[in-house]
Amino acid sequence: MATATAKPGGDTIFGKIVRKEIPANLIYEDDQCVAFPDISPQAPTHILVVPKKPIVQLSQAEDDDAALLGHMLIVAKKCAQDAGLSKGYRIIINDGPDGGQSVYHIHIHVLGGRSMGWPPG
Ligand code: DGP
Repeated sequence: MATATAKPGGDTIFGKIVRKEIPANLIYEDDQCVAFPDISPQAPTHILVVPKKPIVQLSQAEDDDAALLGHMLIVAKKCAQDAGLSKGYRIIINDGPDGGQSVYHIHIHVLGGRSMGWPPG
């Protein structure tokens, strides 16, 4: 029997954005994912790439998700190009509490427009 959590996009703020239940300034959309600016930017450019499939986090992704995850990286690259990040950028996937994940619907951060430090905090 279907439950509320079985809705496409999952039951997070990103699920609501994917399902168009709340507005977001989508800068990219295709049949598999969307991209939009982060509400709390940590760099001059900070874009999130979010799949429509509600994978909770990278550590819960399955072998069958390989093509989707690869597609998300290509979309991240295109978003970085479209944002003019010609000097480079950083791609981040936070996983779980120690990884600093706060929204449990997998997403790729694209950060750019400034020089990044290493190691990350
Ligand atoms: P993470 O900590 O890796 O789970 O990243 C979640 C990011 O999502 C964080 O940088 C802030 C951003 N965020 C949270 N809520 C919203 C929202 O409603 N809209 C947008 N655009 N970004 C959000």
